[in-house]
Amino acid sequence: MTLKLFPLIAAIALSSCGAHRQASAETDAVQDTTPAQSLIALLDSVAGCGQFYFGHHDDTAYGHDWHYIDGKSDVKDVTGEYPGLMSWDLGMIEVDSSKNLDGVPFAFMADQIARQQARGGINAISWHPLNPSTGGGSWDVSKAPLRELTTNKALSDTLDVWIGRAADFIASLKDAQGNPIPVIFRPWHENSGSWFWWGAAHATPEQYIDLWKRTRRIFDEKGINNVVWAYSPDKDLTREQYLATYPGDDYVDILGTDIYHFGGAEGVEEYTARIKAQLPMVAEEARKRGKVMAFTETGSEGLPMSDWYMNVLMPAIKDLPVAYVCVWRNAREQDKKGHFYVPYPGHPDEADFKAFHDSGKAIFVK
Ligand code: BMA
Repeated sequence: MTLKLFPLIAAIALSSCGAHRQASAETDAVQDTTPAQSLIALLDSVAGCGQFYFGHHDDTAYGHDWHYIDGKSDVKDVTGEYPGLMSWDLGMIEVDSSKNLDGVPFAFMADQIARQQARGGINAISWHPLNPSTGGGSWDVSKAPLRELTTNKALSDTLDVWIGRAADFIASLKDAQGNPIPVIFRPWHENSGSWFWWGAAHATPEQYIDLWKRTRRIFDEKGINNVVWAYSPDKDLTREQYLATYPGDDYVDILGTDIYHFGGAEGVEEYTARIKAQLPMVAEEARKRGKVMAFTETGSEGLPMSDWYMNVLMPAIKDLPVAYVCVWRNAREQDKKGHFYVPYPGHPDEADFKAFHDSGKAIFVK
């Protein structure tokens, strides 16, 4: 759905820069507004006010040196607030596992999503499903299931069941009053690269777009109305390349991009250039189509710089209409060494991240 179709909602949402939850509550009161439409209006209003939600993956599940401590968050420990957006991943839900690929129990995730919604934040969900042709992980590209879907009925049926399980989890997300919680769903991400089985070298653009249509059909047949759909290819794309696998305006609400910073101080120029080369183009496409734009994944692994947030990320995005910027997870040091994207207490980037929080541009929640 585009905001063009809902001028009343957009007008209400835009009327209150700096009071986004209020705007959201008001939009919910508008008759016939689905949870997804309310979230789209909220995202649009934030970008229109020159702000963005700051997002962090698995924020309250674990951090640099802890896991599963009620209410704990590395972001909160440094800034005093939770990230405005929390990101979660459904990998392994497709095989009915009780925990995702990083060990996060789905029951815990559902509860955290409700708590984040209750504190005025929002949630985004990605999905790293297994390869249905091999049973290996998302990164197992030894077989290309998307090339076989039209000729292999068993494979096609398996994929439908898997998508159905993801849909059922998302449909089950409810607040304390039993209302569906709107979430951003960002399936089949980074498809312009070839590291996932749904990536560029493993499917034609048509086969990739068909995967989106299949996904939407399964969600729509279940009557799910709490999903805001995000498309998020990777870096170094021309407009033509970005649009070659775009599923279409009827299937997508958020035009996203994933770009990471590699190489610390020496990599700043390359990272900044990549953002400049792609995000303004995506912003233009989003505006033309009446869509929201977001920086769906980014970060500098291990934060080798002590001023990454204010001197690298902020200048690169501050003039772009991004509704949210999401950095990846703070893995526990003992699980995956040096794999973190926000500073924890005592890290040299702490003061800089606090300044980012205090800037008034990035949205955090209490
Ligand atoms: C990757 C890494 C992996 C993780 C995956 C899904 O970028 O963080 O360790 O399993 O995302 O969360």
